[in-house]
Amino acid sequence: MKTRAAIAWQAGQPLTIEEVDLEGPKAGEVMVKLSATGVCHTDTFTLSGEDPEGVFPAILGHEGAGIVVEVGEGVTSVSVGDHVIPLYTPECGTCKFCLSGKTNLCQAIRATQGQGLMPDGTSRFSLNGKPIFHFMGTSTFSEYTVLPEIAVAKINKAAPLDKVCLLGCGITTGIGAVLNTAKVEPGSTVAVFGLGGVGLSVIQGAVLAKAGRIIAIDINDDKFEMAKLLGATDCINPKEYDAPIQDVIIDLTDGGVDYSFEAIGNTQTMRAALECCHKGWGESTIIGVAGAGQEISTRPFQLVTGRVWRGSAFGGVKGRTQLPDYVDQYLQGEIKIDEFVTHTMPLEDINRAFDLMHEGESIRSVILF
Ligand code: NAD
Ligand code: AHE
Ligand code: ZN
Ligand code: ZN
Repeated sequence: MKTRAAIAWQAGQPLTIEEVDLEGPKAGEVMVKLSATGVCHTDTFTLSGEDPEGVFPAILGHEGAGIVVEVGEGVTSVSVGDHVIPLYTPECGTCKFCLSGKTNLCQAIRATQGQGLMPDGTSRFSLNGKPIFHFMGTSTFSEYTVLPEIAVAKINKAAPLDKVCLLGCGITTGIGAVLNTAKVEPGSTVAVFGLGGVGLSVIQGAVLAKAGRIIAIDINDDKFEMAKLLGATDCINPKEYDAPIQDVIIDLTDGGVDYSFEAIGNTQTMRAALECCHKGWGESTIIGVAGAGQEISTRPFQLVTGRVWRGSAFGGVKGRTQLPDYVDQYLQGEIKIDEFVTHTMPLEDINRAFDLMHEGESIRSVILF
């Protein structure tokens, strides 16, 4: 069949909208009609050419929500008509990682997913007979997409798909990093670097964890209003200080924060986030994705003296078992999503969503199909 999709032909070039060919789901796969998709910083990152796994031409997008329209042979866990959120971190339930009880990083299909292919090593998308690569196993910048059954979470049909699509990445990632990865305790002092969709959701997570103080850091003052609305107690723009931002935070907090989160993807702020942690116990979680070849550094003494460096992917959330609860928490008013949707637009305008993110104008643009 044909589907309308935004194609990333090569790094640094705008996407173009094309009618592409889409093969139906093979065994263990499902076809989903997307209702909406968010645009995450990671989509812009991969388009920039900085992602070592970035392959072109590809259909980007990994923050979607839609409805199952066809299932392949042997699919039992979802049916036509089910509402689902595509999962770039799938959950097979049987691999060593899924069974470990220690991680959400299911590896059942990770190798082919990283190559832009379905688990059988081929692509379902093509144009004029030439394959177009999948992205993160989801390719939500397409009206229809095909996914492995283990890469969809079945959710409550009452949930508006044009909002809960943001649980497909940014919002879940921020909240989950606080609750699952760092496990912030009530009364803790928290610092969050970067106030995009992810960092603002770290604030939501910190509020849910009953943190005592939440310090929000960004170089764009326009982000502070929303940060405060969500529960930040202090907002800091590093540009307003001569001293390194870690020293500023240490002074403000009697020796440093209990937990910090980096939601930018900049190795300098990753260092600052670690070094603003309190001696003896402070823990820093890296969420931001840094470009190919970049490395983090700090004095080992920072770790010797008790600070801990961690990382978090998709907030440590196991998508098939835990994401439906996130959707229900949104429906019950416990998780905020609506406030994050600053712009909506049709697929034809998707390049504008990329521009708005680069310009710091949007939190999330949602593409409506
Ligand atoms: P975004 O672009 O919306 O937000 C980034 C924010 O960082 C912006 O507000 C920007 O002003 C701020 N910023 C930039 N440079 C800064 C600096 N030097 N100091 C302080 N603030 C600075 O991005 P997003 O969608 O919120 O994603 C944030 C990061 O998280 C990206 O690197 C993205 O790739 C990554 N990410 C990771 C995961 C994961 O599972 N680990 C999931 C989603 C996104
Ligand atoms: N492909 C890149 C890394 C990209 C990356 O870290 N992706 C995050 C999700 S970002 C969502 O917006 C992730 O989940 N990583 C775990 C994984 O297995 O990819 C690279 O550096 O190669
Ligand atoms: Zn993302
Ligand atoms: Zn698994």
